[in-house]
Amino acid sequence: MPQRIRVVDSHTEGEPTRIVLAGGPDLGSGPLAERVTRFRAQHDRFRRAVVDEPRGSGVLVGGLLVPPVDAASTAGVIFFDDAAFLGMCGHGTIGLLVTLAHLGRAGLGVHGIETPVGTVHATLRDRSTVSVQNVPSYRSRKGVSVEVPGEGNVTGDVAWGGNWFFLVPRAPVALLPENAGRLTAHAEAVREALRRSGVKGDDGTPLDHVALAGPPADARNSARHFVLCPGKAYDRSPCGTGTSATMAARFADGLLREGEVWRQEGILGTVFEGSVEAEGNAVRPTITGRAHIIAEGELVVDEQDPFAWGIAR
Ligand code: PYC
Repeated sequence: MPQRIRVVDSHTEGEPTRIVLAGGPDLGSGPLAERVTRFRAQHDRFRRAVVDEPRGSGVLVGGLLVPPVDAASTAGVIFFDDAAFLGMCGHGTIGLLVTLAHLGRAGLGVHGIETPVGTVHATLRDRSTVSVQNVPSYRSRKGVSVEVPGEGNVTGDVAWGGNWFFLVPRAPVALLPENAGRLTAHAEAVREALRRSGVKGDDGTPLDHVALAGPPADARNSARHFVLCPGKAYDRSPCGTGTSATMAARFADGLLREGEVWRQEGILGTVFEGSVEAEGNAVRPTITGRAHIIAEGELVVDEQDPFAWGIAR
């Protein structure tokens, strides 16, 4: 019998999330940091079946719903895309809570959501609006330069916002959807230069997200950025973990105060509204955005299908 995987799809400010409700692998119990290791080692083809073509695409982020460790938490979730497992995902957490509300599994108010990098607190404000209080975020290194072939020196900051980011303050072209190809090529070249130069996150993992910043298109907002995700796709939303890393870096520079509103535009012009609270040497960011349900159904994995587990690229 073909395997059936029950999913709900949503998009958060333009970026899609596919939440797996049933039909996923049993990852056992214990901390989510251990369960994601098991997922990666033993069930990677399941990740590919959910987000790779022909069922998905590079832009899709999947989230496997798992039982939380703490009975007080609403859910546990492991996010992934076509290239990697994510520590946290801001747009995905907003999509997850709107999905749970859609299914009648979450009401208005605060929900603990466990992820491999810690528990975040997501507040459902109405059926589509969610605020996520993220994991502590911080800038690890300021003004790191790498030589990008054909483009010269590119300087940016290394920062953690639930994923590792390289934050580049200036993009080579205007941050507009029609320049997505050029922005993607530049961000990929920067990421490759970081890899070659051995610039990594504090835990030794590669900097798999690159954010290119610039002025907002709408003067009511604070800034715009283009975020390259671990594969070749860019985030259509303003990127929750990228906004967290950006706010942490600005706080470290004295350019953002506790409680001050930061309105982060993404490449489509949609906005996450954020702020930070100081927490030791880090900040605790909160971001708010909206998600909408776009599909619900079942994925069918038939072993007779040559692409049952996705098209490997
Ligand atoms: O919103 O944090 C985020 C995110 C990470 C990758 C795609 N979206």
